[in-house]
Amino acid sequence: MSHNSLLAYVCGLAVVELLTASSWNLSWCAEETAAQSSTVLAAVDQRHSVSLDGEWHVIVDPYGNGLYDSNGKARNNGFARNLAQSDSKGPIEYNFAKSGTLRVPGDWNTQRESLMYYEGPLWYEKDFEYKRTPGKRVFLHVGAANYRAFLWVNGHAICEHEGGFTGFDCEITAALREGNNFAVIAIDSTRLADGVPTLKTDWWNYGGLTREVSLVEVPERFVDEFDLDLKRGTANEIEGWVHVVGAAAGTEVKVVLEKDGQRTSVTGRTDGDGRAQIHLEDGNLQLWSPEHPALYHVKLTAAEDTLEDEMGFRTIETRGTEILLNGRPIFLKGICVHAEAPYRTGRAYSEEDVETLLGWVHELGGNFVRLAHYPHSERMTRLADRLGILVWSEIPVYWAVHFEDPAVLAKAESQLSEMIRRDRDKASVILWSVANETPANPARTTFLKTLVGEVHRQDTSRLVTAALLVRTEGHTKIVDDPLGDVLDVLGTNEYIGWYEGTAADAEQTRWDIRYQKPLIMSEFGGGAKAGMHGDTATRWTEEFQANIYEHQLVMLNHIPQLRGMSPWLLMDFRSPLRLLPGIQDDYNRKGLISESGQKKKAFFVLQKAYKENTVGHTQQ
Ligand code: GCB
Repeated sequence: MSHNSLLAYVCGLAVVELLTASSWNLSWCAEETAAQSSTVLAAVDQRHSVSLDGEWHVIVDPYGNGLYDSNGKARNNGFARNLAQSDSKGPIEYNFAKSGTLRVPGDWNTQRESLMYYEGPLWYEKDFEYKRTPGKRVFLHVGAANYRAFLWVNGHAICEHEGGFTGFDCEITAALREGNNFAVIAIDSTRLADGVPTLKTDWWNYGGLTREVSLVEVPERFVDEFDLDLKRGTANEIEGWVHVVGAAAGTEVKVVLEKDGQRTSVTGRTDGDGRAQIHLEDGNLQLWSPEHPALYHVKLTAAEDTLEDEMGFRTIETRGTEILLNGRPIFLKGICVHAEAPYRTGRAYSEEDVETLLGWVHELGGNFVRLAHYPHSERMTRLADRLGILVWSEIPVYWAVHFEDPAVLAKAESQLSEMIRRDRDKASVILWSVANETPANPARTTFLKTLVGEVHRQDTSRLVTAALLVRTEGHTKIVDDPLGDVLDVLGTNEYIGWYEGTAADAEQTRWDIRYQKPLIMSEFGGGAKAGMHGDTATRWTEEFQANIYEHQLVMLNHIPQLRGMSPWLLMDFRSPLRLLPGIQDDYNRKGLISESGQKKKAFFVLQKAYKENTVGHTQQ
């Protein structure tokens, strides 16, 4: 093999330029991607867009041959070029047009049997037509891509993104052509020790373009972010800001609120950073609450841009051990939910998926969901807004991520900011959670305190929480995690009756909570295979699980500062940690409902408690 052809081979494909290379130099392979940073466009789902959902050509690339150079860096001269043999004198060893397709949105694991366990690079390609509109900027919007994504349009590197559960937007205006275009997205779902999450999670690592992909058009100057909230202590004052990209200082920003034919409006002016402060009073404001999920049509106009949204207005705060919604104490009757698709399995993404999941929450009598353990699709929080279901939203700082590594902190911070940017217009979201079940060591505490500080800096209108581990001494559960110091609301997970002791032990358990703050029992529960019956002492039966709930409810009513609960969890979900044949078969069975929609006995135990209000209290 000559140097040149060896070089071509090492580079993974032969391109014309390589054939003229005269010296052996691996840097020829490099042509690293010029990664630009992505952004998150507020209310992007409300903007004019062209969907790129549907079938995409895909290439499974297990060794990352078309993606990485010899240093493991993403490169531009691989499959991203989408070459045909006629474009090159050397061999082209891939062909999108002749490759099979997968549906977007959708994880790849549940679409092709051979990809069920696949974790690695996979290429997506789609041709699309585009007709330029003068004065418009265009972004490629990706609802979620698990875990790392590399994007090109017409062979031009657009951006890279890390984090499998937050949406992002990358500008492609300069890369677009009139007429035929193609987008190539490489996704690598390889789990990383220094990723967020890290290597081990109790959920399936569904890879791919798991949520919607679209082209979004905005004017030259446009609203990329805004924050409008009901001011605490008031029932009629909305305050916040609108940020306009490219706006000169003094640009007028108009905010119009409309509901049931009533309009209120106000104008502000941008400062040197493009941000206009907004203060609006509406004497007839209808507040958003679970009983009355009033949504306003909100219209923001700035320069050439108009952005419309549906928003509710409410306050959420704490007073001592109370959680106050619109100034009144509330008890959160909740349930944890994974983004697992009901009936068909795989990652949830569709309107039907979220309607089924939140429909079950309503049926349960709940007013609250903990969206575990990562931000769910925007459809979920939109529907929660419409249904009046309160939301805990979390980033996947799960178990032991590399807390000592500043690069991991940066990844967690970016997912946190992306989550906040996307959902700060949702009244349903009341709690941002920075972590789940993390070991209380100093490196962890410093890491998480930084995240809590970030939440407080970016969003002063909501509460910050985390699901903590608790210490056990005899029959006492002690909540003294140092992170409790900076949280607004404490979350605690415990599995009395499942991982520890018997169900009846719950009633003997005393809770010693060292912070005078509201507490949510953010997890408890046990496994049961739907349809398996026996006595309350036989593990995996519906009776065993229901019995855990019965005893837990007694214990919960003895915790004076309990202000909410979200047992683990609504529906069984796929997990590589759950291998017991005949019972688990790759599913965590702690759901109240099976993955095929069968309700277990425990569902009805909890439903009764929620509907008859026999659990939970406020100090009202
Ligand atoms: C937990 C985790 C959750 C697991 C659950 C379980 O504590 O937070 O992600 O799935 O326990 O089933 O063990």
